[in-house]
Amino acid sequence: MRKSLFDPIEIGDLKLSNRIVMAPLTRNRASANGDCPNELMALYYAQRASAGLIISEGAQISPQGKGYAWTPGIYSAQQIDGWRKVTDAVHAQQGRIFIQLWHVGRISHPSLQPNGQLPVAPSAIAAKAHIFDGKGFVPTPKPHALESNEIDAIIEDYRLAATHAKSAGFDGVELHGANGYLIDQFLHDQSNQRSDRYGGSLENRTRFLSEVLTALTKVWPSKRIGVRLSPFSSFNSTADTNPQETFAYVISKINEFNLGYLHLVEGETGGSRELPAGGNIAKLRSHFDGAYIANNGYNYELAQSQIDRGAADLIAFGKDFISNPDLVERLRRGAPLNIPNQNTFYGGGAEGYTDYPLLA
Ligand code: 8OZ
Repeated sequence: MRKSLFDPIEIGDLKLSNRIVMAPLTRNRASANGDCPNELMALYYAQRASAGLIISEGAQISPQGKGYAWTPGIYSAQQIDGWRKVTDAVHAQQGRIFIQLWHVGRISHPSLQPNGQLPVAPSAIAAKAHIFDGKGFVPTPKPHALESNEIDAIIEDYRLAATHAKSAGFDGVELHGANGYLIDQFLHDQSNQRSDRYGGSLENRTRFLSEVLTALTKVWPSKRIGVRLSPFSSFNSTADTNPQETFAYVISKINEFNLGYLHLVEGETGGSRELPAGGNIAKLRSHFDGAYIANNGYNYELAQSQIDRGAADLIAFGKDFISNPDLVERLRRGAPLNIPNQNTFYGGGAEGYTDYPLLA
């Protein structure tokens, strides 16, 4: 039978009321003192709880995992308390919410790092990127190449963050493996030039991701874990010699973990859906047996047609969820959408965050 975007779906034992997902969106509204989620964030997420699933903005798993001012963490007791406000508010509206576990790797700056240290990465190769440090945009420096004991410590940070996510009341966790952050830096051959067991072959470049997933599955049932990847994005100066081959391998490997979902950014992050020559999303997806969440530049028509064709199980909307807390209802009615204001995407208060109007 033909499925609609508005039909319920189950991911493992988790029942979602529709197939519309709120994509993870960095909004830089955490409280500056301690990078804590707060009441304003709880209101923002609760307003969007009619999504079948909310994926939170990226939450750094450790102070070292931070790359931008005012992003929330998931490593301290106060942060867990702050996230509890968010999950309680979403659940009170019958919503479901996963937290996105984030380590930025080399996409950071000493001004944001503990003791002014260098950001870390698989190899000491700078990204041609900029981060916002609270005052302005600064270029990302050449990072410190991780020693193998430091890699072990980061995997432990992921495991701890996953336990904190449980304490904070989340329904599951999404591993941020996209957009040129730490996990993606290991996967792509441009940023990973290691000669140990974490670099070189595809198997080796995927090892860090696999070890993180092993850690997460010690904490969560596998179906409560998803992974987000962006195989063809150049965001944060990501590059790979053969992304189709790399990600066919990566996704086959992920499939061994029996996860709840795979979530792909189709094309350039926040940009074109066009793929480079040889790029094929359907082929990549065929390596994964769980639910598939498609993202990037979707509108209602494209979303429903992908569901009709069986090309996706759920569709994640980003910018439209920023400006339309009642996006699900608007799509259902074919109502016009509010236009998002780019000037209030990153940082600030309620303006452009919790003040977008509902349908009359
Ligand atoms: C935009 C600005 C800052 C961070 C991502 C977490 O691209 C981000 C991000 C996006 O995944």
